Amino acid sequence: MLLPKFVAFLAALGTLAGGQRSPRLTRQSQTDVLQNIVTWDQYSLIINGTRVDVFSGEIHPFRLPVPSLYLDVLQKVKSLGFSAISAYFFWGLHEPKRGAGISFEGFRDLQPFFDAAKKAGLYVIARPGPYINAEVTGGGFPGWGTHTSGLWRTSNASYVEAYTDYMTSIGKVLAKNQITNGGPIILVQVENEYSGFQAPYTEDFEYEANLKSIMRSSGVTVPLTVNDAWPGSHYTNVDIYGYDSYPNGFDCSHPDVWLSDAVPEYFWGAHLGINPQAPNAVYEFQGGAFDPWGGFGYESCAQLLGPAFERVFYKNQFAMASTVLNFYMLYGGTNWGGIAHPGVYTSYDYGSAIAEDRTLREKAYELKLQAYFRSVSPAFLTSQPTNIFATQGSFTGNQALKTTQLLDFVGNKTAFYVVRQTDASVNDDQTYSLTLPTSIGQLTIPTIGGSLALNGKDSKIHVVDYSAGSTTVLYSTGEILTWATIDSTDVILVYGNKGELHETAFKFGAAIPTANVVSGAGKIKTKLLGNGGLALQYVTSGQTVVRVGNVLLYILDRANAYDFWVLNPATAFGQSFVHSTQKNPIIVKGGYLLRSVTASAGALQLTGDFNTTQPVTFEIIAPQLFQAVSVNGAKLALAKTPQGTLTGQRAGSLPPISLPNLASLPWKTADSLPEIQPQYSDASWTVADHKTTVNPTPPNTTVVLYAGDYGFHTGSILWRHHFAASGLEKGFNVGVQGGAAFGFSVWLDQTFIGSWKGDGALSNFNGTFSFPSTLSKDSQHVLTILQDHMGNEENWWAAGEVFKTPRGILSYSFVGTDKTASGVWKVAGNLGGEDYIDTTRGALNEGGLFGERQGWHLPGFNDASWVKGSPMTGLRHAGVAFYRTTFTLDIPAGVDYPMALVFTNATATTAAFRAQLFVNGYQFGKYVNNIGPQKSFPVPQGILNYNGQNTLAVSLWALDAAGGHVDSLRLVTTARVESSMGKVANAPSPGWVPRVHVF
Ligand code: IPT
Repeated sequence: MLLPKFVAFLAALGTLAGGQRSPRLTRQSQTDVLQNIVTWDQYSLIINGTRVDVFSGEIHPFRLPVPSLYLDVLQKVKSLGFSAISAYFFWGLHEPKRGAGISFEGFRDLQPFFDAAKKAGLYVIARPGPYINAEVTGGGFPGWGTHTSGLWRTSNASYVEAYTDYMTSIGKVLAKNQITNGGPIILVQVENEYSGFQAPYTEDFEYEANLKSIMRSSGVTVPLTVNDAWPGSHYTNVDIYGYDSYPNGFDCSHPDVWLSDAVPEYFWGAHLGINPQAPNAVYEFQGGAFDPWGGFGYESCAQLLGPAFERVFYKNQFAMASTVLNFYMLYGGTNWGGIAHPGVYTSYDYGSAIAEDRTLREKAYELKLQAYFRSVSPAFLTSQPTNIFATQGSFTGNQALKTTQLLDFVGNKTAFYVVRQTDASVNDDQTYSLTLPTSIGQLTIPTIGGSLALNGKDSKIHVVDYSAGSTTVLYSTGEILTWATIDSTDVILVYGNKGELHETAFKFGAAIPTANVVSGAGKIKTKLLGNGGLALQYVTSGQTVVRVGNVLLYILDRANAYDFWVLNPATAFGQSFVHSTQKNPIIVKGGYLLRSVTASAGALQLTGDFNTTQPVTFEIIAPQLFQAVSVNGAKLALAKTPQGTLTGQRAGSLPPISLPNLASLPWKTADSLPEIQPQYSDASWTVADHKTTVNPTPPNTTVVLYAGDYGFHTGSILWRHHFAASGLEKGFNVGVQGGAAFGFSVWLDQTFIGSWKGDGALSNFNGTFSFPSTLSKDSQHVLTILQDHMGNEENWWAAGEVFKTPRGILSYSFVGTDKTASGVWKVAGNLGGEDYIDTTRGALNEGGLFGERQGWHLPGFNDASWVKGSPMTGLRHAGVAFYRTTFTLDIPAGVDYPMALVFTNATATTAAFRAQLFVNGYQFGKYVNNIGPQKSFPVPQGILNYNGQNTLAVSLWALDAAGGHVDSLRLVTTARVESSMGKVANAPSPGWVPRVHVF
């Protein structure tokens, strides 16, 4: 995206600084003067007077419509060491009907989300749009935007008028939840990637100013931010400009292939060129990838953007001194209902560190290692790189490695060295030594012999003159996991890959203590370095603990490092505002997840999750005053370790449960395409009779056949064309547009005449469908066309109108004649269109299938008159059927057993069908068997009632003449975890009530 010339210019900027340790700019505490709680300078954010590492992850509340689960996710985020989260809010969900007010009810209520963030102790970066992209329909713009004139994402009056109510209303909600009012919000972003402009338009400064002024007049006083798509200098007139970076792209098909020059080193120079007075903020750094229809599935994305990617690319971004850093996504969630744009399917798992079912991937543990390190390294918050673009071979002499030096320009003590492969794509094993300055002079490390290793796709941060309590770590090649001063002992945890040689050296005073292994199988070699320096050499394998003077050094391999949790008992220390509390750390080794610690009268109460019934060995590194420990309320039988810490065991309790066998449940079925029956009346359908449209795509038909123009923006759309034959019609040619992977089927009267089964890459298709015989003169007929609406396009290019791309019929003609008497066109989508019926589940949940219009997907609908039949039997002809069944669940308390509905049809099967899954009325799956890739559809607890009755409804649209059926549909658990998460309240699930104006 960047011109080579620009890159060269940036490179020049990056090397200006040289290696000398003096501040490049006068330190300046900045404030937008509206408040003084959140300020910043060129290094970091400063909150309530303290520098804060904004280590953040993206989470969208609207992708998890069970507010009582927010805290579960956010506690996990907090336990992983994050200080913040970032969230988009989705205009289209809050204002689906123009002028009908901005809804913050039910799942659209943001208050529970902010409350949960505050409770978990996380700051919030709020990103209200109005444009968000985010792989949501219309990029966040409401459906009615498609029939509203004007160039959007500009200062066009029609657009400004459109967003003002939403931005004002949400601005007020954000203002109320700012840190200045005791809430968690520290930053508010305006727009999103306002970086690319449809020619001939360019950046619209009036639009930018107006968004800022709406936020300010709504009461937002915290700093305003912007995320440029790359450091491209757009919308820089905000408080803290920043940019996005997705260096490994979105092609999950080759999860082990990286670009050789993908590690972006030019960001530093770019930052200095744009906003050197603020931290080098990255508001979206790649945390995973979205996956398109027909894609490779999120496990491939989780591999492409896996732990190795995190190590190399995130640490590289640390080397660019990014002290405001948000990962997109940290928890992706689900595109339930009609949330998705056509580029993604139901799952928005994103291959993130926290999977869609809220379990932790290995990626989460790697993030934890990094987050913990940063949170105990205040020197990092005032460090900047010194040798950008002069990193190759630096400090190692090995040209296959790049090493960035960061120096603390404020503390004037500590240095960080970030080492990685020069060519990011290689898997070579490199050996190296580091020759670098320390406070006792230049050293070549390892000092005790041998060499360091960087094997394959990896990156390490080596510290020099690093403070850990009263201890100075002279250097450490073993990476710092965390440290804490506990009862005046400096406990320091370092780690490396299993089998690697490392050194950690300390700087002592005149008396140099001896180092002794107190537990574990590891051996150490030591060497006096002079000037108080003592080096320890070791191999990281398992866990070995060394005592040296006042220091207890834990030497860990990566797997052991993963097991440590740092918890802060906020309540015990009288903090009124628990955010970013890092005081009084308790370090506990404990397995899958630890969430919290409370301290009382010599006892520690831990809460955590167990994903195994195998005994987990805990080690509690805490002040001696604590001699009793409980986990999830059960006391641990404790022993003392040789290093004097407490240890005990506990096994998770994973009670068996019984799940219904969906195949053997009583299922009922009804035809959901009565529209093709001769007795069916479409009298109350919307007549598609518009002669004009504001849509930038000029209609090719005599009347406008864009569903959006008639208020239908989601789900299935039905078109009916009544006509009188001239006697020559042999067939029908129709061009339909529904978005990538869409399909459509066509009937002449009751006769199925063909389908377009869809293609992940095609948004529209022109098909010719033969009539069974030439139509007789003056005969009356109806064509019925059922099409998918896969969501509206995003509108990445500002001043473009791509999101208005029509969904509907672009062209049609009869085969055999152009003399057909023009008839009436009618259209049906979700019942009520923009005056949608189900205000609880929102405007996008329900589509236009007959069964959906009737509310057949809702609990309590009386299907007594329906016949027996299941989706496993399916249809023996093209058409649409609805299926319903109920089952009860009785899942014990104290566990988190996430579940999914899983199909097993082969993607290559010839019988193409499209199924939607409705769980208690919520659409939690859109399955396209012939395109895929998604077959497993997670449904969160709270949508599924874990202690009571559930209604499962399935719509099945068979696109083949032979019909189609589901091979099997199963309800499975995707994980079994003993959990200390809070009680889950079921999402409101109002049942069926008779519908007015139903047709
Ligand atoms: C960036 C968007 O800001 C974000 O909303 C989301 O769409 C993300 O991409 C991809 O998941 S846009 C960037 C990739 C150009």
